[in-house]
Parts: sequence; C-alpha cells; structure tokens
Amino acid sequence: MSYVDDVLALVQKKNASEPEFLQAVEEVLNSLRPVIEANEEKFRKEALLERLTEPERQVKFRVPWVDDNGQVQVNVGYRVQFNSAIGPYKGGIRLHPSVNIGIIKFLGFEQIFKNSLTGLPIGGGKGGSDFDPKGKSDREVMAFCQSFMTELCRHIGADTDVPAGDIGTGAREIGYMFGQYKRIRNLYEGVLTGKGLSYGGSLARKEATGYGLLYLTEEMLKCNGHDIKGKTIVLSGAGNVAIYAAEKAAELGAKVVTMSDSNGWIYDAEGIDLNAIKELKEVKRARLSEYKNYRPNAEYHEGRGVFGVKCDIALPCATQNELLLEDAKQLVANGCIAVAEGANMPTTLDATKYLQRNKVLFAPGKAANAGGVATSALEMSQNSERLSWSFEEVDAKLHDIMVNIFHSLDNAAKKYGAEGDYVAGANIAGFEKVVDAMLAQGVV
Ligand code: NDP
Ligand code: 2IT
Repeated sequence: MSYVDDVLALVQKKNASEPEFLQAVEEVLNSLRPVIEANEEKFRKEALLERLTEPERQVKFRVPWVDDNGQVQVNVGYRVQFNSAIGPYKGGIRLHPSVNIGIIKFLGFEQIFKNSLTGLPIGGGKGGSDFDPKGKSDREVMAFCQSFMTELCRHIGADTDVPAGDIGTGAREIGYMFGQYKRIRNLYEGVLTGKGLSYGGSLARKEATGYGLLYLTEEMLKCNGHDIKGKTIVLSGAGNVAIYAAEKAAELGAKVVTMSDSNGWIYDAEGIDLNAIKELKEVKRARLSEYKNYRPNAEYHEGRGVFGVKCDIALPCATQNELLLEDAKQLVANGCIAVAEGANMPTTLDATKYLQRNKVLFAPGKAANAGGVATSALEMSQNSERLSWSFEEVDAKLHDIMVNIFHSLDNAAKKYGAEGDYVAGANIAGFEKVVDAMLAQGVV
C-alpha cells in the first residue's frame, strides 16, 4: 500500500468515532498524493503524515457555571493545539451544542493549512464548548465565558496560542474572555483576536472573513473570464461571515437573494436588506422568520433550501456539511458557475467532486475563508507594536492576501498537473510550507 493509504487506514483506526475529522483528513491526504508520492521514502521514514494528523496537544476540561435560576450547569471545554511548526497556535473558539472533540479536531486540522496559506506566521489550533449561547442572558454568557477562560488561560498566551471567534463566539464572548484572562494572568496582551476596538481589536476584523471571501471569489471569477458584477448569489448562514460576505457582494455589484439560520431561510428577489439583517442578528439576536416584518414581499421558509434557488454563485457560510450532493446537482442544473466556501467544510466530499466534475469553479474554505484568520494575524501584529492601523490599511492588506492566496492555489494546482482543481491547490500550497518547517525542526 502507498504511504498515504497506510496513514489513512491508521487515522481511521485511531479516530473511528470522529467522522468530521476523518472527512477532513481524507480530503487533504488524497489531494496531496502527487506531492507525497514524489517524496514517499523520506516522508515515511520521518513519519511525517503520522505527526501531521496527531495534534501536538489537546485539552478537555469541565466548565461549571450558574444560570439565572441559581442552577449549576456543566459544559465541556476543548482546545486542540494541532501544529505549531510555522507559528503559535491560532484558531477560533466554537460555542455550539454540537461541539465534540472530533469537530474541534477537524477544524484544528483545516486551520493548519489555512493559516499557512495566509503567508503569515501562525500555527493551527481550535477550541470550543458544547455551551449554547442562544437564548442565554448576558449574565449567563459572562458566567460561562469566565469559567471557560479560568481553565483555558493556563494553556494560551500571545506567543503560545491565540484564540478568536467562530460559531457562537462574537465580540461579546471575546470581551468577557479577554477580561477574565487579564484578571487571572495579570497580563494585557494580544491573547485573543476579534477584540473590541476600545481594547486592542483591529479595524476590519469583524468584516474580514466575509470581505475576504468575496475578494477571493472575485479574483477566481476574473481569472476564469467572468465578472462578479450583475451576478445572482445564494448565501447560507446569517452570522458574522454571511453578513459581511453579503455586504461586500452588494458593494461589488452582485445581488444576494438568500440567507439562512438554523430554523429556516429567506428569499428576497430584490436583494437582501442588510440593515434589516444586521438589526435582527447583531442587535436583537432574533430569528430570520422576523425578516418579513422589514420586507413584506420576501419569502420565509422553514428548514433548508437555499441551494435550490437559481443562482450564478453559491456561498455556503453557515456550518460543516450543509451543501449535500442533492444541492450540488440542483446548483449545476440551475447553471451555477462558482461555489466558494465561507464556512469550514460546508460541502460534503461527494458534492465537491460532483461540482468539480461539472466544471463549477470551487474554492475550498481553507483558502476562501482565510481572510478572517489573516486579519487576526494582523491584529496580533498591531498588538505587538502597540499601534492601530486604519480600516483602509487593514482592508488593503486583506485584499492583497486573498488575491495572493488564489494565485498560490492556482499555481500549485498547475504545478502538479491539476489545473483548476483549487482543492488540490490549497492543500498542496498550504502543506509545502508546514512540511518544510516540520522537517527543519527535527523530530518534535
Ligand atoms: P455565527 O455564529 O456568527 O453564525 C453562524 C450562522 O450559521 C448562523 O446563522 C447560524 O444559525 C448558522 N448555523 C450554525 N450552525 C448551524 C447548523 N448546525 N445548522 C444550520 N445553521 C447553522 O458564526 P460565523 O459566521 O462566525 O461562522 C460561520 C462559519 O464560518 C463556520 O463554519 C465557521 O467555522 C466559519 N468561519 C468563521 C470565521 C470567522 O471569522 N468568524 C473565519 C473562517 C471561517 P443560528 O443562529 O440559527 O444557529
Ligand atoms: O475558522 C477560522 O478561521 C476562524 N474561526 C477564525 C480564526 C481566527 O483566529 O481568527
């Protein structure tokens, strides 16, 4: 058996109860075959892939807190420090009832390659908890965040591991976590990113993932002979990534006609009213079903369905495995020309293959959504030099980073005879730098 097959079998045996992690490893290792086959003997001797697929460290801890009825609640917290070959561990914290170790490991594994693609010195990590912020009071969220950080603070630091936001973790949660870190460690340092602007946050971090997604999509379209202007976009999610993706899409002259949350989805033929969405989601923390109060002509549907709407471009921006094979078939049948992943691994493996086989341009999340973590790294730079850059300066750097990422995928795919396969391109380009650093640093 080839080295890749041996390691895939080993990873499957060791992590049998972690389907999302296995899915992420399978996608990456399969697309790395040409690079690994060219160095098979050396990589095998170095156990390079065994090291790459085993986190350097993972912690799991109890998070007890008291709810508004005086009842003690207990959640589980995780931090997976996956790979520090090219920089301190960096990656978000997910707060969602579905969180388990397999989800955090898949996200941490993806983060290694994503962070490498940004060209900035950040390693891969991820954390989270099965705590659900939805429906909780501010005091309950604070109680949870303080308890979570009381344990996590001993494992992180500005030069060790720098968490940030992800599903369920936004500015409010980062603020409470930062406050508790500072209090316990007596250190005012850039230990978290996505901070508020009054205490070390970076301008444009809030917008960065969504804006970056559109910068990369625009470049991918341009290099394939298309113009984003005038295109119709279906988008899933209605959180941080989705909102700022929709904002930039509109600025670039495209029309976003759908958004979704975990209850249902909206269709607005005139283009989504983002002021309404921001008020609903960022201020009121309400459900999308209320969108009709702002736009009576829009449609609201329970359940899932955005990918069945006719479009030129689809941007899945909610969660993993939300774009299924049946959705891919519908998109192709409707003439969709491009899919770019704002979320992490939103497209299943069979749906990805179907889209690629049918010549739909496909930008994988580890490239397309890298603008968030790239801007987090810019926030770390600003914290280190104790300066703040202007919105325009950060946004211009973000734009350059996303355009460069697209070209490194494109070039890596071409170099290995897989022109247009941006999944292979992203994995190969991300892998090369990490491997170089791992080999240089010896057996660690
Ligand atoms: P938010 O919590 O701000 O928003 C998530 C959105 O997706 C909400 O509309 C939520 O609906 C919906 N959603 C979440 N989980 C599910 C689910 N299981 N089923 C259906 N809908 C769901 O998160 P973000 O926007 O920050 O993150 C979205 C995606 O982007 C995630 O995959 C994340 O890992 C990825 N990402 C985020 C980055 C960032 O900077 N924030 C950077 C790079 C990637 P509801 O409110 O009803 O739960
Ligand atoms: O998935 C991701 O890249 C994030 N949630 C952002 C991580 C970060 O450190 O900004």
